[in-house]
Amino acid sequence: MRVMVLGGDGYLGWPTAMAFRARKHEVSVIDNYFRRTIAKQCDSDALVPAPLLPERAALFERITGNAIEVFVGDCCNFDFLSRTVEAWSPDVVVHFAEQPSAPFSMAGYDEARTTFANNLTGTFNVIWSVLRHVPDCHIIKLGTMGEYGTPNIDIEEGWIEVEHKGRRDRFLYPRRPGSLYHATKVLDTDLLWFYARAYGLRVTDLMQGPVYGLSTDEADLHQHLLPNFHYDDIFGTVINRFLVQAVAGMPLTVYGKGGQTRGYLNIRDTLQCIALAAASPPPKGELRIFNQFTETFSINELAERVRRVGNRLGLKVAIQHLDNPREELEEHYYNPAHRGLLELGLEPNLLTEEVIEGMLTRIRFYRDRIVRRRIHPRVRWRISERRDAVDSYDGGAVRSA
Ligand code: USQ
Repeated sequence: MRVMVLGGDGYLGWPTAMAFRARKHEVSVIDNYFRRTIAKQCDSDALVPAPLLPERAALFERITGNAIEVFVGDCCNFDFLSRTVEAWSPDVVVHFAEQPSAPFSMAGYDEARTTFANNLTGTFNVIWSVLRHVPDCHIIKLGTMGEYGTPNIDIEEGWIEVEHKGRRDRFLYPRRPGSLYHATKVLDTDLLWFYARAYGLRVTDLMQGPVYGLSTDEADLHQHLLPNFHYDDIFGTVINRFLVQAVAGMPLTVYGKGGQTRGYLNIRDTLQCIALAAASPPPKGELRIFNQFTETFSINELAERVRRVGNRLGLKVAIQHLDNPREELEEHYYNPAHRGLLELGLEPNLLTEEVIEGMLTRIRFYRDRIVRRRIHPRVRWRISERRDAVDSYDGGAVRSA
């Protein structure tokens, strides 16, 4: 296959590109370093320094003999994206090229507008580049489990049969995003569904939960091939943050009561899921949706696991409940289906004590690079606080950094 990875510089994009190339597919990556730029504006930096794409691709080629083609440019620029898709003619486009942080999207007007414009325009341009030049191409889009929110009923895999006044039909499962970032993913899904129906687009939308980890077969070849692993309040996901906090000797930052439950997966399983989706594309005109996670945990369970393993390694890990900066349910029902990827052959890498120990050991190696001021949450979007402080609720916290 010819696989084009959009957002190929990101935490998941770069490992995905290497994994496809290692399996002898032709691979190109597109990125304009947008996430690096906004991360710098927010005083965020990856735990392990990651060279820019041309350097990483050259290193990967030196070690494995496999070349990855690099295009530096913006997916929001339709001329650039359309020309690149036309020239490279992919069979599969994996679309990661979005602003990925919920807190960033809630920091203020500028961050919200940037998230909205970048995510929606990017997806729109991907759709039109594919329609114009490679209409049979399979678009694999990274959605999020956060599109569904935490409803008080079972979450189905993308779709739900509704019976209303004696008649039945199939609809997208109702969505209830908890941040503007998550809302842009809902809108992406609707756009893709419209273009699948109206223009015969072939799409897989992966509703992914929070990802953890920094080890993949290819990333382990050299430290400069590791993913952009963030641990700060804006770009770090919760398990990665807890691991770094444990190593730094800081209490684990449980937001609120800690009963928030999500579906998690190892970065190795992200790569598996995307490979499985690519290997069996849906027919033209179909929007196929998979819920992409392997196991569910509450925040309290995660903190407890990290504490147990950390203490066994002599780290003295404490847990601290902070006022929750987010508007979200802290105790709720959560029972999402996730059959589709298992049926395609996913073999989960679960969050065992050995896996946690492996990650802590790896992170300890970079202990001196941990910047403690990057840990505490800066963006607050509780409704009660917004009512009290509407004027101050405009991005100052992240932009002043
Ligand atoms: N949380 C804490 N303490 C922390 C950080 C987070 O208790 O220090 C809690 C949050 O309140 C939330 C949960 O952990 O309830 C998950 O937060 P997160 O920051 O790991 O994940 P989130 O902001 O939801 O976003 C991440 C990725 C996003 C992806 C999403 C999947 O950044 O790209 O789409 O996970 S999901 O959460 O299923 O929507």
